Amino acid sequence: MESVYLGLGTNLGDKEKNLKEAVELISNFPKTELIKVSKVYETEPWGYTEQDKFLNLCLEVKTELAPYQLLAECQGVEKDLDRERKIRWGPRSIDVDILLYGDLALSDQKLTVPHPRIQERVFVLKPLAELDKKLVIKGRSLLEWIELLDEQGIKEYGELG
Ligand code: PH2
Ligand code: MG
Ligand code: MG
Repeated sequence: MESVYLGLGTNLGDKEKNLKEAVELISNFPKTELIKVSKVYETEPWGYTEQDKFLNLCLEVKTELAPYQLLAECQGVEKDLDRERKIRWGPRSIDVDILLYGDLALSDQKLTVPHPRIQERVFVLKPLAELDKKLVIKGRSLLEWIELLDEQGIKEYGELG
């Protein structure tokens, strides 16, 4: 079993409902156990700013799925929630990213783990720190990365009901 951290984001439609449905689907992944769910955060759009605010959260799962099997499952959730890919970093009903997969580091056309932009994004670092403060990413602790960044307009939104 590998310990895996996933990042979820949504800024289209009923955002709370999208997160709930996605977490439910993830909890039913084969050979996978949902361990922890962070609080929900309301966050300003990062990258492409002409779009609605996001709701973001992170999850910890334990899984026996191999990285590409897990990726396929995550893409299945995006498909189930009718995600359309139009603009890079643009509006989406749900985005499910593999942030960390144990200590694995890999990068190819399909998948890069750890996720290449974790350390630039408070909307990922904060919920991850809530799940495990001791995580080290690319040689720095989460709290060290967070201190290097601006607030980026992140607010606690509450627990996922
Ligand atoms: N996801 C993006 C691009 N920008 N901004 C916020 N606040 N939250 C996201 O999840 C997000 C984003 C691409 O995956
Ligand atoms: Mg993403
Ligand atoms: Mg993605």
